Amino acid sequence: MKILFLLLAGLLLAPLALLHAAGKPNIIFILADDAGIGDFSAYGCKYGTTPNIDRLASEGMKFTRAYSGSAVCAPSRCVLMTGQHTGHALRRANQSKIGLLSLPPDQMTVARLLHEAGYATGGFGKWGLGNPGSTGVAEKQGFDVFFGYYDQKHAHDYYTDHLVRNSADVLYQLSGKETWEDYSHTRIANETLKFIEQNKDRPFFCYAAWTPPHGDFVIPENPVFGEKQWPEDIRNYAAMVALVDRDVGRVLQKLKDLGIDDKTLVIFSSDNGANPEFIEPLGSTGGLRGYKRLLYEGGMRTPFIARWPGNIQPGTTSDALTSFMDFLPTAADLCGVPAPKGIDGHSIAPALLGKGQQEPRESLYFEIYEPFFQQAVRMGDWKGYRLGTKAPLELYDLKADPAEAENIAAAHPDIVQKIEAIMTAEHTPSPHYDAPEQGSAGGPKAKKKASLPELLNEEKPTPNAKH
Ligand SMILES: [Ca+2]
Repeated sequence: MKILFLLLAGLLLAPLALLHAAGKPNIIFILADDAGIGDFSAYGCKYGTTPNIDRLASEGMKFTRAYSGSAVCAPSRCVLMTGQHTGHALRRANQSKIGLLSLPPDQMTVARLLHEAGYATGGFGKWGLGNPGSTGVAEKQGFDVFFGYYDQKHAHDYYTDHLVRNSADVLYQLSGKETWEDYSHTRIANETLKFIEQNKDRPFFCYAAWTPPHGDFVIPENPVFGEKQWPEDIRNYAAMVALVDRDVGRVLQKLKDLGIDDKTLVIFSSDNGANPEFIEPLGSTGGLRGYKRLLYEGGMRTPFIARWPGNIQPGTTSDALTSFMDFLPTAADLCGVPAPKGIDGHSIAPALLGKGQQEPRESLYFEIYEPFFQQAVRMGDWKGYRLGTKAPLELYDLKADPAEAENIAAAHPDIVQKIEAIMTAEHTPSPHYDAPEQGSAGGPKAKKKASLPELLNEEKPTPNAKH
C-alpha cells in the first residue's frame, strides 16, 4: 500500500519535475513601454549606458532585425500574447470604433498555453487587453495572477492610490509626496521578484510588462541625469530607462541568488518605438525613421535580447527576422507542446539554441489603424510602406538605406508588386475599424491627433543609422 502511494505521488509530481529535468526553462519576458532601440547601450545608445541589459547581451543573444508587434501598446501586446500579426489580430490600434476591445474567452494566449503545460503564470505591469469585468482580463487569459494596471490610461499614473490584482483593487495610502515607496513601479518590480521567488521550485512564466519609460515622465529622484540641462521630461525619461535597466539587474541577481540562472530564459524587449520628442535630444529611435505610431523602422524595430545560460551561446548576435508573433510558438517549442493552429508566428528556438534548422522567414507584415491606416512589409532587406491602400507603395533598401530616406519604388516594380501582394494577402478586414480606404482611424481619440503631414514634419531621420 505504501509503495502504491509513493508511486501515485510520484506520478502526480512527475510532470512538474520532468519539465525542468527535460531542460524546459522558466521564461521571463521583460517588456519596457515605449522605449526606443536607441535607448539601450547594447544597440548604440548615445546618452547613457544600460549595463544590466548589456550583460543580458554579453551573456546571451542579441537580435539585430527584431520587431515588436506594432507601433503602439495594445496591438503590440496582443501580438505578443496571441502569436497573430496585426493583419489578423483583434487589436490593431489602442482604440477601435466601439471603444476598447477585450480578448474573447476562447483566445489562445502564451500564458494559457504555458499554464496548460504546467507552468505557474504571473504578469506584472500593464495589461491593456481587457479591463475588469470583461472577458479579456489577464486572469481569464491564462495568468494565475496579474498585478498592476489593467487599463492603459490608468498606467499613466505613477503615483496612483490603487493598483489591480486579478481584477480587484489594491488600495494604498499615499504620502502626498513623490517617494519611491509611493511610485507604482516600485510595487510592480517588487511583486515581479516575489513571484519569481515563490515559484523557484517549479516552472514559471513571468511577464514583466513594466510601464517605464512610458509617460507620465515622472520619477522620485534622478541621480543619473538630474544635472543635465535638458527639459524635465527628457531628464526623467532617460532616468526611467535607467530604472528599467536597474531592475533587469535585480531580476538577474534574484535568479542567481535562487540558483535558477541556468533554468531560466530571460528575454528583454520594448513594445513599440520611442516618442518623437526623444529623437533629437536622446537619439531614442537609433537614427531610424519614424517613431511610435508609424510603421517606419523607428516605430517598431525593437531591442530583443535573450539569455539562458548553458543553452544560448553567450555574446552572440542573430539577424533572424523576427517579431513578437514568434514568442508564443517559441515558448511552445521550448516547453515541448505543439503550437496552436491559426497563428502567424513561428518558433525561433533553433536560432536561440543554435540547434536544428531555423525556419527561414520570407517576410513580416504589419498594419495599424492609428493615427491613419498604414501597412508595412519587411522582406529580406526590402521594406515596403504604404499609407492607406490607395497611395503608391514606398520602397526602401534597408541594407543600403537603414533610415528609409530614399524611396526607390520606381526602380523596382517587381519588388513593389510582390510586397503589394503580401499586403493584400495578409490583411483581413476587421469590423472594429473604419475601412482602410478612408485613410484613418483608431477611434475618437486617434481622430484628434495631428494630420500625417504634421506628424511627418516632426521627423528628423539621420542618415547614419546602424540598426
Ligand atoms: Ca507602448
